[in-house]
Amino acid sequence: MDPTLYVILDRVAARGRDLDEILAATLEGGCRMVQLREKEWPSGRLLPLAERLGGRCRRAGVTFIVNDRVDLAVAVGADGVHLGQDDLPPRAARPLLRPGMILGRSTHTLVQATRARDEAVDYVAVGSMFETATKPDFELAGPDLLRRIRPLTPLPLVGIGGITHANVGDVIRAGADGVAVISAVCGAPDPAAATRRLLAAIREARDLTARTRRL
Ligand code: 3NM
Repeated sequence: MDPTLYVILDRVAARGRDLDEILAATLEGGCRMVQLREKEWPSGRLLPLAERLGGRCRRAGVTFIVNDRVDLAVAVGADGVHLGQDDLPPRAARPLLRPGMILGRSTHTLVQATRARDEAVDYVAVGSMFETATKPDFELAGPDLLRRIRPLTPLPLVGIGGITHANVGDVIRAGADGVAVISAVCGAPDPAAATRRLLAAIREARDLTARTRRL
């Protein structure tokens, strides 16, 4: 699992553009971890899309995660499942997963992040980093929450919410191992170029952080 740039494919955020094409473009741009997030379609309708996107990720050696739908994640042989605070709690979901499957959890407070750590999840998403139109009920946590969680766990921390190439450096410098984005890639006119630009900004922030630590 390499969460450096974790691209979430969301049909609504893609506004009619083909998720297969967005996936192909973001893989070409260098993304190594992908999530399928679908809040409206029933499972039977989603299954063929999940199979197709998951198959493409598998062939590319890229980690494929399904949002919320534990049954679908298992059915399509996904690498893991991502659970929000209103989804199944990890203790209920873990026994349903195949051994070795990745379980990620969304958190918005210090208490939720500490709980996720104690529930033995594989990565913790922390958000929202910034204001976002993609999730109207977002809870603004800011990079400061990430900074406070960082010393509490060695688990991979992924910043999410309103992240663009312009502000991704703030999230990395706060201690994130990576960032998850929806609109910065799904809504970009050129998702491959957007992916490359985000990755370049992440690398730059990481280099700066490493240099500062050495001083
Ligand atoms: N979860 P964008 S914010 C799906 O705070 C999601 O947990 C969030 O989309 C959280 O990159 C968010 O377009 C929306 O802002 C992310």
